[in-house]
Amino acid sequence: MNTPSAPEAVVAAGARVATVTRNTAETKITVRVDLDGSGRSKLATGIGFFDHMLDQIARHGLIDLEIDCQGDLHIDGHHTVEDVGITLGQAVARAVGDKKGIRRYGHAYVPLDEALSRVVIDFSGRPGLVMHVPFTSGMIGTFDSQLTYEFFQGFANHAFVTLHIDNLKGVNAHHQCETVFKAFARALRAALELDPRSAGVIPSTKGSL
Ligand SMILES: [Mn+2]
Repeated sequence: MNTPSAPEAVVAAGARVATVTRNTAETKITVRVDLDGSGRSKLATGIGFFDHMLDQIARHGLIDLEIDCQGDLHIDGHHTVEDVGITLGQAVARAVGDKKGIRRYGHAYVPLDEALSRVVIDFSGRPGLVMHVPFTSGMIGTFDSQLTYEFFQGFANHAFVTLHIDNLKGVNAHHQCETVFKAFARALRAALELDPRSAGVIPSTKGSL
């Protein structure tokens, strides 16, 4: 594990937009997010199935998402997937700012044929991941299904969210994984949505999140 360079971040005033660049000896990543986007994406991680999953986050989260990753895929996909999760988490944390007016909690159930997953998210300020996804296959294309956990751990740690992920049913591993990412996207969208009844208010009795 190399010590990453300090991530460069750019946040546009007023807009929930952020760009983060994170470079290590293992991966060189730039992530740009617009939390109030329309679901457009431009993704290049070098792992086809992973790009397909990140596309679900954009489309179903209504987040405009650009991710470019030059990773050490000659080893395997581990650093690429984990570090994209970290950098996406950093970008979302910066774009959401002080969390004023957001709904804070979000949850979603998403089916795909025989598969069904549930994701619950809390922009709590406390990183946490509880994940139960019994994948029926190790590899999905060139994507190692075990890396799903690494992605969400990286995201939770750096977006400072509590994340509960459960695959409730599923036979096909592509379906299992896709329902997890789609449910994550829908839960994210719900939590980040601005609540007009709570405009300008931080949704915590502590007064900060
Ligand atoms: Mn698919």
